[in-house]
Amino acid sequence: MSIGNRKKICLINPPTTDLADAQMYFPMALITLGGVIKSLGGHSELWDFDLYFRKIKNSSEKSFRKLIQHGVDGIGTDVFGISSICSNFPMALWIAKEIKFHRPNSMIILGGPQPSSLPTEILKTFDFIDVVAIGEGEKTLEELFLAGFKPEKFAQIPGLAIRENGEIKLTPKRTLIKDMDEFPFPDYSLINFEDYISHQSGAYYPNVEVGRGCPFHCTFCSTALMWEKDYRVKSPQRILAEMEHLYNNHGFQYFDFIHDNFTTSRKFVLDFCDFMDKNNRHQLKWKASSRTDCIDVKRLEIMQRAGLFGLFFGIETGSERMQSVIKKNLDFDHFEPILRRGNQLGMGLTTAFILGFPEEKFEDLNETIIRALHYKSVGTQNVYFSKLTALTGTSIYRDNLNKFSELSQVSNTSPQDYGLPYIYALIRNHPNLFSSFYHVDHPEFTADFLTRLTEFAQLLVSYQPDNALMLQKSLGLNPINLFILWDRWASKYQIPYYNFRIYSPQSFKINFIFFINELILSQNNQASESQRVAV
Ligand code: B12
Ligand code: SF4
Repeated sequence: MSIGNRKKICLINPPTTDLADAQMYFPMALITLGGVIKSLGGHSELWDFDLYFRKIKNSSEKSFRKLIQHGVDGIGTDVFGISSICSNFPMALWIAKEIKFHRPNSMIILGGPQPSSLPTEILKTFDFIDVVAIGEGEKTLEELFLAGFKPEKFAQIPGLAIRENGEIKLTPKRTLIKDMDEFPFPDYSLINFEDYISHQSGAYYPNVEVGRGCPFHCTFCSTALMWEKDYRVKSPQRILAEMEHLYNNHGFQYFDFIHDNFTTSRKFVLDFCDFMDKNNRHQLKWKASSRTDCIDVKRLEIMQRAGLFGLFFGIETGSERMQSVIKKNLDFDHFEPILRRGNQLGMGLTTAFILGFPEEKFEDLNETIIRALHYKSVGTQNVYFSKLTALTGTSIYRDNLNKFSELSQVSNTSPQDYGLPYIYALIRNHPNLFSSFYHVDHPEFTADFLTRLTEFAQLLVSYQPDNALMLQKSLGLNPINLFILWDRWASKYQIPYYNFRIYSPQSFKINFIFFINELILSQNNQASESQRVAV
């Protein structure tokens, strides 16, 4: 293979979020890798299809093809690095195939969490992918760059899946860098923040990656595959320097930290807060993710004084039994005062839940929605629900291997198909590679039931928590019973509440009031009927 310009790489983010999503994210992985290339004296160009697809109104296959052909013709390199997570994986492959079609001599490197979990399968199945970069990418890309992206040198570079003499081989494992301060600064010159802000509804908080790795082992989570349960953080000095860079050059004051579990180390958090108290002269604010048992009220208050304005907690299930089944093992009593204090301090707290674990019973689903309603009722800003996804490489995935058959209908995990027949065929022909697009088999609940329940729970908890609690108290309706009655009512009036793309919260608020009125009326009629019978 002859590679033209070996000093330049085209970095590609496939479309990742749903076009209806309010939030925009710039591709942190690619900005980070661009920083590496820059530090070596090379050049990168970034194609962010998540952004392009919002810009071009025409989403036909022809227009995508034209976009790629035009890009490939003008790029001035044959090296393409594509980053992929589960939701954009089919589109990542489609883009790769198109590039290869227009430029058969190109070198296509695929990296990110999804390819890292399936390196051999990818090379076996897709001949237009040349190399898979597995796991942490900075050092791997550095060595690929220094090797001039010459395939004959790849066998010596750790962290790759390659083809050699017609065979697929894994090079030695890439070890994680111990000190994350060694990484060059992300190359923000690759993006134009205005582009992201203009497609965002509401405030825009740019990401700052502050560290990697979480030592816990929840059955549905894929973080361990990438970061090997090795909790690492950048130094407080480095984190503040990255924030200040964005403040000085782009005027941002609020930041969204990327770390799976920022508060894992008590010592680090206290050191970081102490450093911020003394050095954060521009009063920059930040939000982060935490496990509920890696924080306490005192630490929360300290973090708030150091600039914390929001915290994300993955609760996953409101059932104690299920907490242990999914190996999350959170203690709800420990969390209660933390949540209440955070809400009292006016912080934007988020709690997130998952519905559809195979071991879940009606009772567990009820307990989850009841807990979510409770969290909302004590003032929690956001309460989110997702339907379970089997992420490749997780234990839930392994348990369900070869059992993926029914496509998940409406799931925020798999929004991108753009009507391309190739994408549909890919997902249908390789269920184990595209597991996040499938329903996780459940002995009692169908995909349709769980999809509808998830959408209903989201709407109910976000927009009608008081009425839900009132109905529970006055009519003794638990959330699942309420859902069953609502679903029947919504079917009668053909209300598509389970499709978030066409059904608005405003419609739900109105419909739910009509529903309650009819419900109470029918209960009263039933009551007077039984009185008549009794008389
Ligand atoms: C920010 C984020 C998002 C953002 C933006 C997504 C994006 N563009 O990355 C949003 C909010 C949109 C998002 C959404 C989702 N996310 Co998310 N998200 C993250 C998060 C927290 C940070 C991503 C990040 O920037 N990391 C920092 C960068 C530097 O790391 P990285 O991306 O892994 O890149 C490194 C390597 O992978 C490698 N690399 C990456 N690309 C390439 C390319 C080349 C050429 C090379 C050489 C190397 C390389 O080098 C990089 C540097 O070391 C991660 C968790 C995490 N800590 O990483 C989850 C994560 C990516 N998300 C995940 C999931 C499941 C989702 C959702 C499906 C959740 C859901 N149920 O809705 C949705 C899907 C999207 C949608 N439909 O909206 C999973 C993905 C698992 C998988 N197998 O793909 C992760 C890993 C979380 C987890 N542990 O389970 N997410
Ligand atoms: S605590 Fe969070 S980040 Fe850590 S393994 Fe569990 S779900 Fe993943």
